[in-house]
Amino acid sequence: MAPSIPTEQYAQVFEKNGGPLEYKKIPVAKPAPDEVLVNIKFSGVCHTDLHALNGDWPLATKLPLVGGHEGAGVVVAKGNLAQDIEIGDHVGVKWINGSCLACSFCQQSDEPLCAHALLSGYTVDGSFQQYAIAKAAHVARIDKSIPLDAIAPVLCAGITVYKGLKESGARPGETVAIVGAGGGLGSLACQYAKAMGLQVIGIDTGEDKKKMVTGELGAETFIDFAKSTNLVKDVQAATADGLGPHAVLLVAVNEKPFQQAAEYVRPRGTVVCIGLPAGAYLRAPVFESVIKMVTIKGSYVGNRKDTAEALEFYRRGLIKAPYKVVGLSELPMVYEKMRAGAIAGRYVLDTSK
Ligand code: 8ID
Ligand code: ZN
Ligand code: ZN
Repeated sequence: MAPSIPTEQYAQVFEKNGGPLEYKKIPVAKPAPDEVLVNIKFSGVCHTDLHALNGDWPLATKLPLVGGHEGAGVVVAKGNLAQDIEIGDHVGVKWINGSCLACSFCQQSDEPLCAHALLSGYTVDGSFQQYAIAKAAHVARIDKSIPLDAIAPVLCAGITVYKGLKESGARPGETVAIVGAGGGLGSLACQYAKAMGLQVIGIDTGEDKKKMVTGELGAETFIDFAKSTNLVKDVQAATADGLGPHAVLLVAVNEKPFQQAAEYVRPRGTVVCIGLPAGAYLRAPVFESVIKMVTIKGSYVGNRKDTAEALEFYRRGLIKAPYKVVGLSELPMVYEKMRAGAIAGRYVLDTSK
């Protein structure tokens, strides 16, 4: 029996960058021929959603906007071109909501680079609502054995850090420094890095994050950037031979660590930039970068294959990242904590509350 779809639903909406956020009823959209309508059950809150609300980046958001791009739910309607997906399937509405599938980037599975990519919770309405639209070709396929609240953070944070770790070229047995290890992306990065056979140096601040990073997330070392008087020396000293980590994953929302990483990364090491602090610039010493043959690169979410692989790590029980569930109506509280850097792990919104 086809699920009954209401005409109205609850959503978190803002009319202009900077807010305010309004929790209110808005109409439920209808899917185009190549789209699905997803009854979002849970949505993770990524720092990107706060950047979108703030208007932090040199890329305009749709306005008014429903944010959110870690939406896990159930397909309740589909267009007639959506052939390989059924009503009742569990899917994820992720950052890449759709892409043209025809340009040279899409042809080589680099759909995040597609000039026509649609971005959930940024250029199209996202998952901070009970019913969201996405292109059928792009929704993440979620195995029904996976709980929808737990998988929500994987739909952006997990995919992104898994891709970033692959881009780093780090191999099993090598060491990766995760900068921002206690946050949403960082906590998942620790887990994926462990599952990929890497040793982890977690860098962040505070006792809660330290306990989580070295405890349940299994990092070998934690360095508190607010307490360290010589971060470069401390990070290098945390590797067995003192030469520094083979790779650095930058997932912090602060410019300073982007300036430090090339100094402590190991010769021939790779610095992967993922965090997107507002107005920030990369700065690295030319001399050391050259004579150490350092690679500095960006990494941006992941393609559909990275998505399937990141979800498969979860299904196999290799990833257990920490999250807290609160109601969709409580999004402003989550943003307040995020601004204060007071979230260890991820908040997940239950759209029924
Ligand atoms: O595809 C991408 N490149 C992508 C995908 C998803 C998210 C990029 N992002 C970006 C977000 O837009 C955001 O800028 O990654 C960044 C991190 O997102 P998040 O993990 O959702 O943010 P968070 O949960 O607030 O965690 C940030 C952590 O950084 C720590 C904080 O303490 C927090 O735990 N941190 C900061 I701020 N400064 C630090 C420093 N100097 C630091 N950790 C280490 N050193
Ligand atoms: Zn995100
Ligand atoms: Zn394209």
